[in-house]
Amino acid sequence: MNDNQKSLILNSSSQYPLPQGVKLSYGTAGFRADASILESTVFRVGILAALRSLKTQSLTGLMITASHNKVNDNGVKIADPSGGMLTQEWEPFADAIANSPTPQHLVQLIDEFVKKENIRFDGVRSAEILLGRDTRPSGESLLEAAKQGVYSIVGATATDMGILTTPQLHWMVRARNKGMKATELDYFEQLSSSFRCLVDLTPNQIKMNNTDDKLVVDGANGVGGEKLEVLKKMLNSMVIEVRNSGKEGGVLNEGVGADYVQKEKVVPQGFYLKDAGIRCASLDGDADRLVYFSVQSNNASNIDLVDGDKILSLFALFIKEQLSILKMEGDNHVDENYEARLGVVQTAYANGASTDYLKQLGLEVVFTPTGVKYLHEKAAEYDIGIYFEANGHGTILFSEGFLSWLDARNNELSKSKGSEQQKAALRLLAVSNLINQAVGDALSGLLLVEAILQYKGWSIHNWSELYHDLPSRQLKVKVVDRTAVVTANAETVVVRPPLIQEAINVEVAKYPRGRSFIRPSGTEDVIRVYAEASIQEAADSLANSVAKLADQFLGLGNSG
Ligand code: G16
Repeated sequence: MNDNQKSLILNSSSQYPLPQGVKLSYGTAGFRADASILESTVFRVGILAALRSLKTQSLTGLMITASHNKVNDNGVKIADPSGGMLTQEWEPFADAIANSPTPQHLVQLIDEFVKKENIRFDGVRSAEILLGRDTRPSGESLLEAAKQGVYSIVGATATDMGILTTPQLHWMVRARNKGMKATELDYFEQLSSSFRCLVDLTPNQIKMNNTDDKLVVDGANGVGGEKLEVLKKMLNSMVIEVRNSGKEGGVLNEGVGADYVQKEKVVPQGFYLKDAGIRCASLDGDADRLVYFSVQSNNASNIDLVDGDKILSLFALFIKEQLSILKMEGDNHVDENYEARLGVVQTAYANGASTDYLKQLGLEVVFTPTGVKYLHEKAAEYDIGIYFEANGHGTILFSEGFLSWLDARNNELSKSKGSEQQKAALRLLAVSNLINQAVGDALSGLLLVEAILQYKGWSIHNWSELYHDLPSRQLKVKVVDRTAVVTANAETVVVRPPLIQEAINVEVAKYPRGRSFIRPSGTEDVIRVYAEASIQEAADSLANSVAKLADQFLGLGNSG
């Protein structure tokens, strides 16, 4: 870096001093903390986004959100040029600059990194960053800090895309780097046109029989409800009612939203007994998670949850069906022997019954630690990789090779226009356009669920009956230092502190179909506990015993 660049960073960073005692780490989804301490972090991530853009000579994104966390929190993360999460190789540098104590030290760290990564400031392209934020009140001033961070790199430009869902920003970054149009309207047009295309390929008799067509969506009082209202106007075939859009005065993520519904397994605010049987969905605060549910007819607070595992199962079933229709008849098609590798990716939170179901379908199921960055990377190894976390975060990835094959196959099949095989090819192409391949996206996921339910003529009940979840329970435990927990084997085994895993094993062995694990949260200062067993009482009791162990081994000693 030349002296001019160094003094630019030095001067601007002195406007954003690191608050005393703050230590942050680029966790499961970027930096998250109470919004009041985040300005310096966001400023520095602005610099990081610009350096990443220079290094890759591509556009990058910066999103200000704390997703499912409480409204006073906020956070920041980077969208890499692919539209995915920041490359994991840069996370240690992100941690280092976020925690750098002085402007002088910060400049020194950046200078060393620039040399190590051979980042050129005289490349063909200057740094270019798209900025987005969710609806949190703290978002506006943090966005200003991000801009100042970006502008600390000579020649860098930042474009404020306004209030967006997190997946919209990731989609825009991916689209722009592929040379496509990438405004918010382009996003809505791509989703709505590919949805209409899929619905038009629904067999007519199924369309006519499908009367269960109202969908009620809980917007978590976040950004998703408002965006869904826009999208809704472009879909003439669907009846969608949005509640908890944030305009009714409710608080973001408080008693509402996908995280609350999935973890607590109760109805969100604004839903009542009179909604029993209706197909309902919940988004989280920045609309990157989606779960479905229906209110039980005998109890206004109980729900039948249709979580990320079941969304994954529905998608996998549909894609597998379309692939087998495509292969039905042997004719002289393009590379007849092309075997598309279809794989599904889950985490330890996946309900054991879902994994059994997917394996029965004959699918390859693999596991990674929690965090879309891990699942996404794994899913990208397949021609069609479907990943979902039980919490409703996931998507489908199509390889370039498979999509070119599918295009060629579709061209050939167009000679027999209207054949079942051609329809299957067109459906898969429409799915690849509808689903947000940059990152899990509640809005695009919701439209795909709706199109598949219409195609199959299924109610939410039919879908929920694909398999029966094993009863499960999730708890969180406040501990002294959550980083003291180190896990292995996709978070199923604790390797540190010693002896706790043996104690968990003893508890698990007491319950038929018992399974339990603990892991440090990447977004909150807690240890998470998951347990499942053959009956609910057993899952609850196992979760409680393991939470006590976590408290004894690591905690504040509250368990007595
Ligand atoms: C983020 C990640 C998700 C992950 C979740 C886990 O979700 O994007 O992939 O499942 O954190 O959180 P924790 O580590 O606290 O259990 P989100 O929706 O908050 O961005």
